[in-house]
Amino acid sequence: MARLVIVSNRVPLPGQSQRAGGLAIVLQDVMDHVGLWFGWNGNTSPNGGETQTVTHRGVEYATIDLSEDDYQKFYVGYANSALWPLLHFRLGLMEFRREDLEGYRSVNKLYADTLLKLLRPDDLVWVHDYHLIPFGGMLRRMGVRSRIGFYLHIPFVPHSVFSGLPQGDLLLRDLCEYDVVGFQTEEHRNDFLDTVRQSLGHDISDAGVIQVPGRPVQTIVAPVGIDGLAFNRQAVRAAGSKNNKRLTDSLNNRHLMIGVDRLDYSKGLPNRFEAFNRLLTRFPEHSQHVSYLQVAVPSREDVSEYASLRPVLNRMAGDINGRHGTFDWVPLRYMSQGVSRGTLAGFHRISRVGLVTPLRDGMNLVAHEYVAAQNADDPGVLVLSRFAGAASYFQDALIVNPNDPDEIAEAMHAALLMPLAERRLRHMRLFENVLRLTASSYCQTFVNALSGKDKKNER
Ligand code: GDG
Repeated sequence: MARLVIVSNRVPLPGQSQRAGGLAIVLQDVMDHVGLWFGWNGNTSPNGGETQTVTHRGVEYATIDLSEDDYQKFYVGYANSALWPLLHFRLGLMEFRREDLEGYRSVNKLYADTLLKLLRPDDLVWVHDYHLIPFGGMLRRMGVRSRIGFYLHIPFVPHSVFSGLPQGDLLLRDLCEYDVVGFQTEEHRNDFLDTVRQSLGHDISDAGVIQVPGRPVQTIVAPVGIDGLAFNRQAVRAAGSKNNKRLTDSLNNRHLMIGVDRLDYSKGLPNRFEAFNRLLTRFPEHSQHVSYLQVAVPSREDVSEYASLRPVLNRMAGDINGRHGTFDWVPLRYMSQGVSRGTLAGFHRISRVGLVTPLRDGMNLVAHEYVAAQNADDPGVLVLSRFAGAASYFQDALIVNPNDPDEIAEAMHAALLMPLAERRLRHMRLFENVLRLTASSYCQTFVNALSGKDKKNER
């Protein structure tokens, strides 16, 4: 097979501790296929553009740093203050500035100039996520003839929402420069195709191929996943660990509900906290009998909407514990420090309820991890937002509308009372889907399309 080149905004360098975030988790599982991984190293320097290369286990990692100005315009500005809210249906939070758009495009150009020197003629180039939409077109204009594919890890939005983005057609044209464009769900793909049809007027075949003059653009659905068996083994190992024992002892035979999220407004944490408050108010039989552990690692703190979420959650956690807690029971345990992946696996395993209630999410891998970690003989129940991509695949979860704290509270109540037979049946079906949607099958589906092996979708 040709060399696979991954391009992503952040490159997890070997030996660095793993950050909370879905992309790194998915790609760690498919590294066997990768020859070169290129992207930002997460640092800024006075002028930016410094590159570094290390090779580890046969993979070359090439990284670049950014100037402070580029970081502000490209990363904080356009990518995370305009595109992220837009593509999570939060037009009201979008902050668009022309100088950020220029910064975004100039950083993409800097990345393309840098990668160009490292590319070989027959490489397959796989570009990841919303930070790098113009990247493929820029390589094309530099004369690169390799197949180049793009994968969007987050949702796409309907045309009426997308049209709120000034100069949005530029991005649609950029996406039409790729050979393959991949999405997490059929809904995201359909919204993209409909937006392209309405905005650019291209014809689209029944198989979702955009008829761009000169070169068709294949669109595919390739859901991300995890190695469910490996995560299950990790959870079994962690079940006997010191941390699990400490957590179990501290529960005093109470049930545990768990949430694990980056601290991001798309994850719906205020509504989830409010739902817990309502659970304890409306269903007082759970008072003293359940604890809720929320792990929420801060992320993107230079973006104002992220920084302002933190005090909101701190206040809500204080209110809930002040209102419902007793001298020997803290209902909500709220941590903003990260926990190791193994420890998380063990915590999932002993949790009776897994809470995954984002307002919108591309997929949400925590849903997969919670299911994979369970003990099949006595499994917990997944409460899942209908607006997470995972809901398209995990119909045996308790599906909720995350905009209604009462509905989430009712699902928490149902999950805590669910009989063992129903828990087993739901878990069995969910775990089958976790095992079907693996990181490897995700990679395989995308790479087959990118390398042209998947000809059936081309017409
Ligand atoms: C994007 C899309 C899509 C979280 N806290 C800790 C920790 N994590 C890990 C989780 C999980 C990952 O981070 C988060 O994955 P998600 O899928 O929830 O989300 P995003 O970061 O928003 O990622 C998302 C994903 O890309 C992949 O395509 O699913 O929709 O938004 O693995 O377990 N890991 C550790 N400590 C923590 O405290 N070790």
